[in-house]
Amino acid sequence: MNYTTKIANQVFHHLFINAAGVYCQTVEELEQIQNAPCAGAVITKSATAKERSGNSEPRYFENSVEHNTINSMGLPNLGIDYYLNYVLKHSLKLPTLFSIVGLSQSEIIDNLKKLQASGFSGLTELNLSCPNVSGKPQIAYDFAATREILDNVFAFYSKPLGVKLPPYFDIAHFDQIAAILNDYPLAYVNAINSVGNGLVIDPETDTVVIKPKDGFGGLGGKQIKATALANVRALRQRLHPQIKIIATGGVINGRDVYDHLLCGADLISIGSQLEIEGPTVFARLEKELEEIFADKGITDLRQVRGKLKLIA
Ligand code: YRO
Repeated sequence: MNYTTKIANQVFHHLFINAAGVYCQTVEELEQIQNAPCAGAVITKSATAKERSGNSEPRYFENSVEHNTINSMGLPNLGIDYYLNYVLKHSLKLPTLFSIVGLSQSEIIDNLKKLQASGFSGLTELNLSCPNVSGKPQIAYDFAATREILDNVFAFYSKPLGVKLPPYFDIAHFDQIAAILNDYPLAYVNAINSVGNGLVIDPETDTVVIKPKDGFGGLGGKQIKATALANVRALRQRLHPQIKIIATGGVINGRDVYDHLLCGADLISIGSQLEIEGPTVFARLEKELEEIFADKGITDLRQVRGKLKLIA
């Protein structure tokens, strides 16, 4: 299959990317994605202005049998300069996405000004799951704050930019976020971030499985597939066609990839299952996808992308 896919100035030869946060905190991890068979691109851990060690451990829990995860990492990252050095000083064979976050609006703007002034020429991904004013929801769940940040960003930022979105659960919210995003020259959206805030209990000990936030955290893996598909589909139906979609959420096997393609995904990112299985996951997924294509006689991605069928 020819997987060639374009987003802005970047050309991808495979569909798969690591989800931000997974296998992307250090150069060693990023290089494992670069060198993984069937990886199409690599994204760096959401960077803050300064290095952060993140929350106390245990802060991640996986059920590798059920393919589910919960995390409250608290943004451990080595700081924007570390990742800028990586993308500028290493010879990267894959397209690179640079994830940016901030603990305040001004930190986001400062980080993007640094990227704007740098020689970085890949895609920038703004993680909109940023804390805003305390007592208010994350930025992406505050539509006025989302508009304000995008206004301020596009006033100066001229490199190709995408946004990472949390899941939405209400049709009115799909309508509202899409109406906002359609007002900006976005290269893409990445849907979805982890499903917050879940709670997982260890039945042996009646104890929460992660320490931060008294056990509350973002859910990932198989349990979020239907939510991820709904977000990809709802956004594809509403966004201008020039805004591409990176689908993230619930991809365990080739059929999950195929389903995201039906919903309109341009590229697919892998979080929980990459953490559980390691970077050989991309080649397995591609092989399983090709078996589905062979069964169905599909020879071109255009026969699948966005071609979800409805009941008459
Ligand atoms: O805890 C994290 O570092 C984290 N985990 C996720 O599942 N998604 C994220 O976007 C992040 C980083 C951002 C934030 C939620 C800590 C503000």
